[in-house]
Amino acid sequence: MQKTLVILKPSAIQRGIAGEIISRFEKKGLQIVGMKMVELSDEILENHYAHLKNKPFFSRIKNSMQTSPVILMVAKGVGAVEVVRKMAGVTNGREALPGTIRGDYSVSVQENIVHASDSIETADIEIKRFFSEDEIFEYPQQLLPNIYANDEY
Ligand code: FUP
Repeated sequence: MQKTLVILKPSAIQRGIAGEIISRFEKKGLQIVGMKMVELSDEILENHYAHLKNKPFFSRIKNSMQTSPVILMVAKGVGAVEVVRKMAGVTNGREALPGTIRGDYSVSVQENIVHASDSIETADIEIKRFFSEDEIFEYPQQLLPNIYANDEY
């Protein structure tokens, strides 16, 4: 099964919708295997958003991500990386489809509620960036036979 990283951004924390967003992932059938609240340092944000470091809006991204603590979450499931990306919707909340998290809760490219890893390789790197091994839990998902067919996992 795949694991993927979700960040509930300050836009989710400040607006008091973190629980609703987490609930969406739970209801979908994903297993939460890691979760914590942290303040993101300059250093970790420079690594995490290295692909945007030369963009004129990079300092705006950093400031936004530091306006409050964030909630970091690792979700596990069959095809979890793509499932979570689809649930998040496209980056710009104004363009994200209704039914997606960004489409339902945001009208902004920056204040867009969640970050979600964009590939299996990135997910692996991002989980290691934010979580130590002992912060990721392996435990039985009791309802697995009700969530997947037995040839799906
Ligand atoms: P995503 O993978 O959907 O989170 O998108 P990116 O990694 O491309 O972007 C990360 C963050 O940079 C976005 F959440 C907001 C910001 N950003 C902009 O402000 N403008 C852009 O054109 C692209 C990204």
